[in-house]
Amino acid sequence: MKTSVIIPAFNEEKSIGKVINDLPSNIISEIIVVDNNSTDNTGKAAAKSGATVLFEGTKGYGVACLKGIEYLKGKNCGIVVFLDGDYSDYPEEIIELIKPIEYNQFDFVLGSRVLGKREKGSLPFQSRIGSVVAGSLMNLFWHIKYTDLGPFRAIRFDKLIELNMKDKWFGWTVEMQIKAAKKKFRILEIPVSYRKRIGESKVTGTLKGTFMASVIILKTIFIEVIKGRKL
Ligand SMILES: Nc1nc2c(ncn2[C@@H]2O[C@H](COP(=O)(O)OP(=O)(O)OP(=O)(O)O)[C@@H](O)[C@H]2O)c(=O)[nH]1
Ligand SMILES: [Mg+2]
Repeated sequence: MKTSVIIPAFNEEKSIGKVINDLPSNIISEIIVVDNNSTDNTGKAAAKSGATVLFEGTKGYGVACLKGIEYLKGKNCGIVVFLDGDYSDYPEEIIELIKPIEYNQFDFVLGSRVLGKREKGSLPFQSRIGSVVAGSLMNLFWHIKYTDLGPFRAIRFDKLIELNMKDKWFGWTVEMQIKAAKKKFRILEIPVSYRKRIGESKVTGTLKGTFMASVIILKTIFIEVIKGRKL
C-alpha cells in the first residue's frame, strides 16, 4: 500500500532533518512536513532533506494535520502515518506501525510510549497522567483500552477520511482515537520507543502548554460524549 507521512512542525529546524532522514525511504511514497508558520528555518531544512513542504499560516497542531490530509486527497494514498517533528519518536519504527495495516489485520495502529522503551525524563509526568485520565474516560464511555495519546500512529487513509476529523489543536490525537473506537475500527496499540526531544518544548514541557492541552483534550472527550455514543 502507498504510505505517506505527515509531520506537523512548528520551529523544529534542529530536528526535522533527522526525523526525515531516519524514515526508511524504500517503503514511503512521500513525506509531508506542514510548516506551521515557523519563525526559524523549519521549512528550508525539511525541503533540503527531501520532504514536500506545505505552509500553513494558521497555528494549530490539528490545522496542520488537516492541511496534510487535504493535500493527500486524490493521490491514491493507502496508509498515512503521523509523526512529530522533534525527534522524540524513532522514525525507523514506522515499519512496525504499518505492518498490521499492510496485512489487513488492523485499520489503525497507535504507537504507545507507555508500553515502549523510554529515555529517562522523555515522557513528562503530566503526559503520563494525561494519558491515564484520558484513557480511563475513553474506557468508561466507549469501552476501549488505550494506554497513550502518542503522536506516532498509522491509519488507513480511507478510514481516516471516514472519521471526518475536525480538531484544530491538541485534541487531534484523542479525537482520532475516540472516533475510531466509535466506528469500531480494528485498532491495535504497539510499543514505540521515545527519547528526549531536540530543541525547545512547546506543549507538555511548559506549564501553559500542558494546561492548554489538558483543557482541549478534556473538552474533546466531552464533546464526543455529548454527541452520543454513536456517530
Ligand atoms: N502544527 C503545529 N505544530 C506544533 C505547534 N506547537 C507544537 N507543534 C508540534 O507538535 C509536536 C509536539 O510538540 P512538542 O513541543 O514536542 O510537545 P510535547 O511532545 O508535548 O513536549 P516535549 O516533551 O517537549 O516533546 C512537535 O512536532 C511540534 O513541532 C503548533 O502550534 N502547530
Ligand atoms: Mg515532543
